[in-house]
Amino acid sequence: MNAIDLDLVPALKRAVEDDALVVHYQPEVDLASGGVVGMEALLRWQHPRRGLLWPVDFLTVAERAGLLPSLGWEVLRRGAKELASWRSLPPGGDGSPRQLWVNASASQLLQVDFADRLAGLIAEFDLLPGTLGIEITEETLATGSKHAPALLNELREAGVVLAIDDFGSWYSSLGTLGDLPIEAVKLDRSFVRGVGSDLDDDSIVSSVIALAHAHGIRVVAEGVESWAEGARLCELGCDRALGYLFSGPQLPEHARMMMAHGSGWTAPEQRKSVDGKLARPTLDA
Ligand code: G
Ligand code: MN
Repeated sequence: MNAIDLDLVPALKRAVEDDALVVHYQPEVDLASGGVVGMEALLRWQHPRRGLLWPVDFLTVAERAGLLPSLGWEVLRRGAKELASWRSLPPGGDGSPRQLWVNASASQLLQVDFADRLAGLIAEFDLLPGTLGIEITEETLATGSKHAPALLNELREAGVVLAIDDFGSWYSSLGTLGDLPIEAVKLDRSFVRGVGSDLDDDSIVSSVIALAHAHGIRVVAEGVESWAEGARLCELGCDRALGYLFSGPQLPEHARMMMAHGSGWTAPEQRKSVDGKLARPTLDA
């Protein structure tokens, strides 16, 4: 650990106690309707001197100091409370209740009472079934023990829905997709960058979508930044997406506003102009 890292450990411990950790919410957009169907919860740390820090700035330190489970728990508790408040919003997107997706680290998954605590949260905040989602990276799943499928089943039984995060960034076999009790895969943004321009990326995304759909699994694209990427993903049948094209992570009150008003996205097939050419969109969000 270098000097800065050591300096961060006590500060991080204090931050957990002093409410200096903040959760931002990034909209997940239904590509067919443009509705905001959910959010991904993302942790930030308001450091007294260094400003707003992103997980990449402090997660390694948190992990070494054994703080990851308590940080993860903070995000879950705050997120669950926020999710409960969304019930009063008008329905949007595809009409299903809004979901909140929270990233879980390997160390959290290893906690023996993780599933019980999730069930406790769902009961405490009276969360609607299927609305609290847990994202587990493909790497965590692939490098985890052979007990991973059993663990996923335990989490499902606790009442949460599951997604594989950063899908395609690791080397797990596509063939195992149908064996996992998951609701969605989140396509790694490295593939999203190549849709419509890189033949390999385009084919990979298209195959993942076909395979996922064959198993009733939804496909969510991460890190969509350009209209061309969004349009191509729509063409390929991708269900949902997140990214700066729609919105970066937002403060809770802004996130609620976006859920009420939609993302401003319109699917390309609804944009055909009179002469049959695609009209370039304006995002009005
Ligand atoms: O892998 P995961 O989905 O947990 O990553 C989320 C991270 O990606 C967040 O820190 C978020 O701020 C960042 N992010 C969100 N949208 C975009 C995007 O469109 N482009 C890039 N490069 N990063 C994004
Ligand atoms: Mn994620």
